[in-house]
Amino acid sequence: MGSTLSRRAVIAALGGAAGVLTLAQVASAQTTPPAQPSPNPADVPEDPTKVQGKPPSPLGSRSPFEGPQRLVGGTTSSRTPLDALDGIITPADLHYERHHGGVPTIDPDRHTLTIHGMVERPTVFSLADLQRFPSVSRIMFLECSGNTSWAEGPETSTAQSLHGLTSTSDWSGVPVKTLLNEVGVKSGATWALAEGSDAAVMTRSVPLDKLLDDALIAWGQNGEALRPEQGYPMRLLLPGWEGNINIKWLRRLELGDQAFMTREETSKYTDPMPDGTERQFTFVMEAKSTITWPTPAIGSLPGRGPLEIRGIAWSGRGKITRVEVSTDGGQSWGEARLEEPVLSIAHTRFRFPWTWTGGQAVLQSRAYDETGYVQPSRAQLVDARGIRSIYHYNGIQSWKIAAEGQVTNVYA
Ligand SMILES: Nc1nc2c(c(=O)[nH]1)N[C@H]1C(S)=C(S)[C@@H](COP(=O)(O)O)O[C@H]1N2
Ligand SMILES: [Mo]
Repeated sequence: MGSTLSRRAVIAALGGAAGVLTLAQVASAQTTPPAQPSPNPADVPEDPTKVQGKPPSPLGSRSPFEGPQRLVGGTTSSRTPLDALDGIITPADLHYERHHGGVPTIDPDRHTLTIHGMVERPTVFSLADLQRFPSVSRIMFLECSGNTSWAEGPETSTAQSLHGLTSTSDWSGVPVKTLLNEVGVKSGATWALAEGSDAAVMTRSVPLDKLLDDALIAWGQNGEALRPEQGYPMRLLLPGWEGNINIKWLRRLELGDQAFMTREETSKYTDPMPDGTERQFTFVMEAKSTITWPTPAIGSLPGRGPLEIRGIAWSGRGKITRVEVSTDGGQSWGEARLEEPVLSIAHTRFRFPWTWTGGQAVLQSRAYDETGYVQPSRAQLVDARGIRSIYHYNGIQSWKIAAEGQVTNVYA
């Protein structure tokens, strides 16, 4: 209700919903309305040049006119407000959350990481020990394998409610291969068990090849310590692989010579195939994209005239090479502009200028990655995988624009 009112206020200020907008007006109208604006009118001067502003503060805060929020779904997850964000970095306090036993409170001075099993020198590392090794930072997306339901969502679904279990951060930490060098991997080792120290004691089997390739143990997120929700004080990061295997609050890596067959890779996170078998270990998240403006989050377009369609694309296999946008439900496609930096295994921002002349439209985006993979249509995906599937949905998303400008989620 609040956002509907403020949107109307924006439209009224621009001189009516049916009016044709100038580019400058479009830019201001595209600022997503605050989720819960709470400025005290007494604090908002008529003319800000006539009163002394606020002094500096030890910790910043958002404008009282802005209120982006995660969408909390039950007790186990919350979703990033993709519709309200621009660029590629997710503010740390808006990173999606998924936890199976709640967010633990961990004293970093008492937390340790034990590496044992098929290694020459079993070792217990403190956080301070890890931070003595040469470290790296990498901007990378994470996506829950359960992001985007295979079942159809309501017309009011947004990029946040459908696709908000993905976020991008700048992660800092130590390459796992550095630590494995330190402890000495015994010949014959092929897998490791990664274990978290939350109430779920989540465990997953990770192929040794991945750990020796680009895996990280991260302690930093967007320049500061990890958020508790993201695994404070340390988590495993496996670039491009399904969210679930990126074990948070990591306390143990045990090397072995076969997969450990934990609950999260047998009863959960497997993919039914049309021939009746189940596929295990679907690690890589395939290329996907979504338009993040306009979406049903804004209700209706601000008016006829020029505007910019914006979105994000990402692939667990590497760089996004191309995004196409359709405004006619996939009959014709135009090339979107990819905003630099275009990083491997990170959200990539795309922009596509469009003039809405009134009338119906169906907006879609289609991502390509550097392996030549093309994001499938919903029909192609359902055909190949079967509608019984739960995880790893990456079909093309459709937002419908009604003749009067209302934006809804449709399955075109
Ligand atoms: N220890 C532990 N690690 C975990 C989980 C968990 O519940 N416990 N959830 C997993 C799942 S299902 C996902 S999608 C990602 C979510 O990471 P995020 O909350 O930082 O976004 O963490 C994974 N790692
Ligand atoms: Mo997940």
